[in-house]
Amino acid sequence: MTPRVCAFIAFGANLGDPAAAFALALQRLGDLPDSRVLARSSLYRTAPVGVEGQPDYINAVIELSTALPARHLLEALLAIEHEGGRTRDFHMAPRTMDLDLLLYGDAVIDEHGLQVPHPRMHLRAFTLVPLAEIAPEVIIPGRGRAADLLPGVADQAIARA
Ligand code: PH2
Ligand code: MG
Ligand code: MG
Repeated sequence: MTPRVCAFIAFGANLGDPAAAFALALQRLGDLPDSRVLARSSLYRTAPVGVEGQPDYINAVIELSTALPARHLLEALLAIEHEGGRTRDFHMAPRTMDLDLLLYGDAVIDEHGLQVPHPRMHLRAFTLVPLAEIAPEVIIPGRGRAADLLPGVADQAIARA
């Protein structure tokens, strides 16, 4: 049996109705087998990173207690994105729902399609700020405590939605 871990999942959307997509994501994550939503951050409005000329994103982070193996959780995230209307038109295309696995307990995983901790999470205000809101003490393996990494992203535009 897989031990129960705390996973952190990033939510992002910049198309459609992000608040409704977030509500759907919370519902579906809580309905997963052997899983429970422990916390959710506020919603934040953020400027798109890595791409120009797109609507602002709404971002948030969810803490999930789960006994699902990381690969099963990843597959569940993709299924929830699909239900949320996610299409993959081109790299960095605007999306109705993006669910990224940020942390899976203290695991370090580097497999095809599954990298934990998320390799860019410590560089982005849109993941770090909501993460530090709900779990300032959480350790990002190899990077340190979430709250301690905030000064490094202080120049990125982010506001509560
Ligand atoms: N996601 C991306 C690319 N850029 N920018 C913001 N602000 N928020 C995101 O969630 C985001 C992004 C790729 O997944
Ligand atoms: Mg993403
Ligand atoms: Mg994604």
